[in-house]
Amino acid sequence: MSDETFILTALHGDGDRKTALITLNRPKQLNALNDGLMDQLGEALLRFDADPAVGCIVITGSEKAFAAGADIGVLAQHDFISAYTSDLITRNWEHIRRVRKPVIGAVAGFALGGGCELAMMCDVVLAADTAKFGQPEIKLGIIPGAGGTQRLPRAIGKAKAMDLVLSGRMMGAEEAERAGLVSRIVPADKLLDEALALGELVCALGNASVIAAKECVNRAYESTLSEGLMTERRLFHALFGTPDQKEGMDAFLAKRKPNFAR
Ligand code: DAK
Repeated sequence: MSDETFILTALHGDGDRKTALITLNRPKQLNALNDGLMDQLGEALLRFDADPAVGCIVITGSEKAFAAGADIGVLAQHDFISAYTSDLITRNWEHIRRVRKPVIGAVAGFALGGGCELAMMCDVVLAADTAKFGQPEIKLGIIPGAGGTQRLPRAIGKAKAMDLVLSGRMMGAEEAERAGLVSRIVPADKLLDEALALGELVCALGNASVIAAKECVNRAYESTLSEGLMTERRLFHALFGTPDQKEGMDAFLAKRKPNFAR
């Protein structure tokens, strides 16, 4: 692992459980995603996921770039044999898929190539009005390699995904919101506050129901409707075995705020 620090981390919030903030930190390179950064990001994600004091994770970049993609200087050094045999940059791109707590992407500026793919791996994407999304790999003589050709059509439909992947053009925050790539747009200077406020909301909820909700929504992407409905039903019933279900419903009926256990 590199000695350089490519990410910054901090905990936010007043409650028992905190929101972990991970800031991608190679601003001069527009947060181009190299191995060191992806190693550190993966390590932080898994560490926060395992930490009971953390309820939610926010990933953000700089004002100018969430991330402008994988580091082209590194990609340029490879040929087919070295890319294939070294499993070029695949090994540390999948950590985020193992995270069970919600991950919020707070995107300002460029989210291109691997940066757009990283945003799509987040559970919720908040976009600053400055955000620009795109898969420009075609302009480098390659194609997206971290899920862009798969997650983009699922998120925004085949027609628009083809348009973006084949042209390499960028789309702004409004188009991204209309297309369903981001959940909402916020003013750039409010992006972090909004992401942390959402994190705080999630942290105050029951941990088991939050994890179950994320698992169920993700099943919708990876299974048939019948299988997804079955997963939902199983987890729905299982949650009736948690103290949080008792607390949530008792609190509603008593007209008080719930106090969920960790
Ligand atoms: N890699 C390396 N350096 C980059 C970079 C990148 N992706 N993007 C920007 N930079 C560097 C620039 O070289 C420049 O460095 P200096 O010249 O100052 O040393 C600095 O950041 C500032 O960039 P610009 O001077 O270009 O700034 P502009 O505002 O003029 O332009 C831009 C911003 C974002 C439009 C432009 O920088 C740009 O087009 N960047 C490249 C965007 C791109 O093509 N991204 C896709 C890369 S390919 C996989 C996982 C991931 C991937 C594939 C497989 N597996 C798990 C298998 C991902 C692949 C990619 O992302």
